[in-house]
Amino acid sequence: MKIAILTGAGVSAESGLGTFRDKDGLWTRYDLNEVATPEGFARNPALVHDFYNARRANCADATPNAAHMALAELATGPHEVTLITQNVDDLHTRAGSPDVIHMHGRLMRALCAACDARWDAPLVMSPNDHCPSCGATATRPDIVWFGEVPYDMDAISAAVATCDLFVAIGTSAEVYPAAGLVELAGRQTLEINLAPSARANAFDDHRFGPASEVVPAWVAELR
Ligand code: BV8
Repeated sequence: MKIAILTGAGVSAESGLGTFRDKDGLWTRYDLNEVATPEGFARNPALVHDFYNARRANCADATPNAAHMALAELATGPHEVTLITQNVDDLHTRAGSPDVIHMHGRLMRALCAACDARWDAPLVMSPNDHCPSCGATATRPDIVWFGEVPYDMDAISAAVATCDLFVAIGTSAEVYPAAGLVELAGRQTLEINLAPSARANAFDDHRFGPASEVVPAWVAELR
């Protein structure tokens, strides 16, 4: 069976990384316009680097949870799995998932706004860093901010449109185009979340509960 999976912050919540829109979520403590838009970065690059430096440190200290491990195990079985994540943490990769599609970019990668070079980000980035390729002081986190085009949309759309089962895990379905992917799914759709998302009605089936419990149980049924 071809399975396309979209994960959001809820899959990393039990690894201690927090979410965006839950109680005490990131977007309740930071103005996303200040720290997650190109305009915010242009206005105050030091603030944006500080925001991502703190998240990069949290991510380095975090460990994959049972949901990440179960999704990695699913990829080693008989099913053809495409794992798409909105998350910028590296927990799916550290859990062993191959070929993770990071549609919103990656916290552990850096990008040069001048020459488009990408490299492994140092733990702490600053506006004074020089690009290792062109030398410009134009380095930024390799993250897709609001108003920017998500990565790999053609591959993502093709995988979702041709899969037998589309599963969204741990996402509030508030951010597009990720939240609109369920409309592309050709066959069965399943939402696994702590609570019904904004697009819950668009899914055929639902399983509610903590990802670290519900995802391993769901994967076990597919063996
Ligand atoms: C685009 C990187 C065009 C940053 C992120 C006006 C101007 C410009 C654009 C727009 C506009 N109005 C609307 C838009 C579109 C905009 C958008 O959707 N805005 C929203 C706010 C309305 N989108 C964009 O700008 C995108 N680009 O549109 O370009 C385009 C379009 C199509 C094709 C080509 C071009 C770019 C969006 C990407 C922005 N960057 N991330 C960073 O991470 O620092 S998005 C940000 O939200 C995070 O990355 C996060 O991953 C993502 C989605 O949030 P969730 O993952 O769902 O997290 P959330 O906290 O919301 O929900 C957590 C869920 O988990 C909850 O449901 C909770 O119940 C559940 N949960 C909690 N604990 C658990 C759990 N579930 C299970 N177990 C648990 N233990």
